[in-house]
Amino acid sequence: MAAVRELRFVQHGDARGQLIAIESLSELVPFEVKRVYYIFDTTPGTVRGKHAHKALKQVLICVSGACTIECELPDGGKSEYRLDWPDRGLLIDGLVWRNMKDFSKDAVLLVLASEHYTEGDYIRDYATFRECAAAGNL
Ligand code: T46
Repeated sequence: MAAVRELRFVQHGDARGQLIAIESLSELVPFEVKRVYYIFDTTPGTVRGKHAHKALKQVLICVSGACTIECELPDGGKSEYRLDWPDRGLLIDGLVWRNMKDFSKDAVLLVLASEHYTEGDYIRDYATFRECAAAGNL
């Protein structure tokens, strides 16, 4: 079942600053992390994403700066999330159309993924996404 969930990581702060620890197979990251990538130095005004995944689970964290994630679920429900602090995350599980936009100049969007990179898991055409959603077979 496709889902999007906002996450809040525990910040271990003291006089020296902040530290956040993230573990695989935990309540907030309910999968084994097989891949990590990060998006940075984005062109002003750019919109990335514009695709869905068939099965991939991911956690998105803007570890520097800020960006906005737009999500559309198979039932057509739309939501928007501003990630603007490293203790905030977004779990995107399965067939969710996503756009990333409004990146600040210093934005670094870190992504933890449940699988290695497989282009075959992407649905990059919006009409195909809607067809898959309607078929309900993913
Ligand atoms: C997603 C959002 C949040 C690789 O070679 N390996 C990788 O692990 C990834 C993620 C990408 N690539 C290549 C594929 C393209 O040639 O890097 C290039 C840019 O990828 P893409 O246009 O898919 O990037 P975004 O920012 O639109 O989407 C990415 C992820 O691909 C996607 O899974 O959910 O971030």
